Amino acid sequence: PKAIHLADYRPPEWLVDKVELDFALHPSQSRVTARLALRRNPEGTAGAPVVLEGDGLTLLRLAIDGKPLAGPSFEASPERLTLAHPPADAFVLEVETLVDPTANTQLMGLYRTSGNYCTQCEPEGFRRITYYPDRPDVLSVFTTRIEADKAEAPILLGNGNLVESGDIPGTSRHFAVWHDPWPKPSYLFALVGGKLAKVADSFTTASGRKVELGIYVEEGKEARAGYAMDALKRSMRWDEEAFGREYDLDVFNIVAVSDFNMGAMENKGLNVFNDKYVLATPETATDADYSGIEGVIAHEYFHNWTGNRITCRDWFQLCLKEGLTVFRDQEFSSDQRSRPVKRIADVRMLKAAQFTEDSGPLAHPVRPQTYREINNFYTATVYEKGAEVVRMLKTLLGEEGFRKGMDLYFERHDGAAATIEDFVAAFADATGRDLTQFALWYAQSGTPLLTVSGSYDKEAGTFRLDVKQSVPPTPGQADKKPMLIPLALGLVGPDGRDMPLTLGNTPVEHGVIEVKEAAQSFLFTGIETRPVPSLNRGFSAPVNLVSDLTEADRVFLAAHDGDPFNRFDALQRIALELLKTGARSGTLPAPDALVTAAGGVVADTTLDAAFKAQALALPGESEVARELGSDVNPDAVYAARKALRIAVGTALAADFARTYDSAAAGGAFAPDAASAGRRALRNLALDYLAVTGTAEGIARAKAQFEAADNMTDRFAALAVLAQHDVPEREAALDAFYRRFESDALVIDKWFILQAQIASEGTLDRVKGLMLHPAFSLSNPNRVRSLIGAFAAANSTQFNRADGAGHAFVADVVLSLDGKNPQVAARLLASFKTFRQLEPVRRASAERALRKVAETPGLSADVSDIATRSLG
Ligand code: DPP
Ligand code: ZN
Repeated sequence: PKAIHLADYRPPEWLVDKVELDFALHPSQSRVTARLALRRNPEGTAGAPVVLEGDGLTLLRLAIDGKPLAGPSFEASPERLTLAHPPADAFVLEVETLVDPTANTQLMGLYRTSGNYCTQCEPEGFRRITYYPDRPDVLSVFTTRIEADKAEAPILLGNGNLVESGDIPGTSRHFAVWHDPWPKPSYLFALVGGKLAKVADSFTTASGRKVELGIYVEEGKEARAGYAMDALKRSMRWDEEAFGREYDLDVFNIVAVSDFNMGAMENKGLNVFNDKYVLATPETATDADYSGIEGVIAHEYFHNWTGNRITCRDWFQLCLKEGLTVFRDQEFSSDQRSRPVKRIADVRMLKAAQFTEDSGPLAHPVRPQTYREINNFYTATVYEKGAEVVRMLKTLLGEEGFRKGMDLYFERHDGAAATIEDFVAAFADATGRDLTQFALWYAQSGTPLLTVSGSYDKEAGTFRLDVKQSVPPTPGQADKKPMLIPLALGLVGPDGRDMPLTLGNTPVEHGVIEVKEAAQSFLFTGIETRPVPSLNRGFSAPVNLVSDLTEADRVFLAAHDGDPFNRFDALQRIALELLKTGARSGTLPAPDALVTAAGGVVADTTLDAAFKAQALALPGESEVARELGSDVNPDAVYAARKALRIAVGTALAADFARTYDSAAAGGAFAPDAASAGRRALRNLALDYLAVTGTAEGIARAKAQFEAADNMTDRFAALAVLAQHDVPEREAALDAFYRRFESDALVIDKWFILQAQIASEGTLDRVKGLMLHPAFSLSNPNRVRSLIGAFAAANSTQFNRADGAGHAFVADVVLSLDGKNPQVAARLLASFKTFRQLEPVRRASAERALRKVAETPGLSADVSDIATRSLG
């Protein structure tokens, strides 16, 4: 496919004032009649033809203003419908198409899942349903009539409010009509038809509007939707309080489906969810699952304003809705849980996913300039870095300025399709600040590198911070300009307290300095003793930071920094340096400093358990690899990390045993943050206690596995056992399978754990599991759990020195591509770090990528990832 460029954007030639859709649902021959009230766009090109997008469509009938159309007045292919000479500047086009939902394995457009009908239209799925100007800047008012067999699909759902429903006399069929008064682009269209059970509740908005809430699940799973419903109501309240945004329809429905490419989809008034982000009980879901549900429910709900009421002008602006909405869901979860712990978890994820992406061949700006397949841009950069950019905006403008800017953005663009320029202008205009340099965050890819050194002048009572910044070259961007970087910092005195921050005579507001130049110095005055600088507090900017802090400085900060994020970060940094040296040299340096710092954290009674669990968990293998940057041997990274875990676990064994025994679970399971934190710390202690694989450690894990009354503890114990080649491992895996056999979401966890085992037998195990009756290449959750986890979270086995791991994943990508290109492309993107590998593994990864790239008939999705990865 051809590359599409942001610079080529043109307004649509035709607008759609109104859409009436009529679906006659049938398993293989669903008929769709669309009546589009088309009107020539006054801003378009005079005399432009009507060109509507399609994808694999069969045209049955065409009429203009009620008159059937034939012959040369139009041209139709599965991919396009063209009216070269439209009859007038406004007319009604009626199009009837035939689609086969059962044959739709791509899960884009209208498809079936567990026998039910559902749709996914973002970004370009609507064109697989009917011919349409399928672009986000064409907004229209949709009315949807759905007709289906009453026994097959007793429930019929659409966008907006239900206006009519009933039986069709003399047949076994019935219908429902839904009307959505809010103009929207086609990607927000949805329908669902099937046998589903409803969990009902209601919510009254701040202004007194009563909203009927429904969560639809497979029959028998109603009891599992309670937490999602609770999270929904909390989200609705929070958006009123934090952003002044109320819900705007009489109903809000969520449908949980088991075959879904993404996490969930924010269709207007009818969110469709991967059931993984809806269903939870203490017996089947971990604390991580609960917080995932809370976050995704909130995320999709928040899209109602940031995405739906204000949408994107084109897909280059995807971060306009995604980055902003991730920021909003992160803020929501921070308010519901512990803010510092949420920040730490988000930054861990940002570094693992986005920093990694930004440092490899798939790096792209938060707002890309060009794409060949938009499906491949639902990335950590657009989502997570996009959220960081909004967070920095808030840091720069302050709480009040940020809110003013958001309010102005809503006021100006409600009901319209906007751009990043519009978004930034709202903040600039609301606060009077020039944000020109700041906007580079949307345009320049790559993670900025900040190099900071400090010098103390006792006589003058000053502390000078010299800051250099650079942005590494990335694909298509060789030279970068300096960025505006909000750097939160503190100067910590020997007593552990922050010194006053004064630049010259001016106090530093909110502890944030602004780095703008390639090299810049900041002179702090009134400093009576040498401070330890605590830099980039709260991870105020998504940058790599190199400083001249010593290991001793870090041990000090780990114990005393007033910023919880930097206490965490100090420990991580000590560990990272050890791991890097260990992986390079084959010998781990003495970890005394880390043991001291970690011991201090374990013993600190002022810290909460969730924080301790984060602080004591070592950086992941992928972070070590990224920090090493080149010539990486994943076996050496794994060995170094294992050695460090053993060193810490052994040195602090008594502390961990005390932590484990004293935090024994009491009372019924509750998914709240404090209880989850206690479980996280106890399970981390278990992991350290068992890390050497002693009989005692294994016995402890086995006992917990057997006695657990909730999935968090059972799964954590199983994860510990899975790391050790002991008979208890296979026994526990078997018992786990038998217990949860009928529950696909739990069996996904069983796949994930086995795919992550860091030993030579894993590749054969994974190949064997592909033949297991619980596995299916057609279900995205299964593929991600088994093959995705192997490729993305088992660095030693995916990157086996003999190349078998790379070859295997490439073959799975090829066999999946014909079925579901989107999921196949996502899997192939696991190769994105291959250039940092040592030569032998790098060559085998490259061979595997080339094999994929050279296979004829690839989807646009896979071909795009293969080409860019090799590029
Ligand atoms: N728009 C969805 C989401 O991120 C993804 N398709 O919420
Ligand atoms: Zn989203």
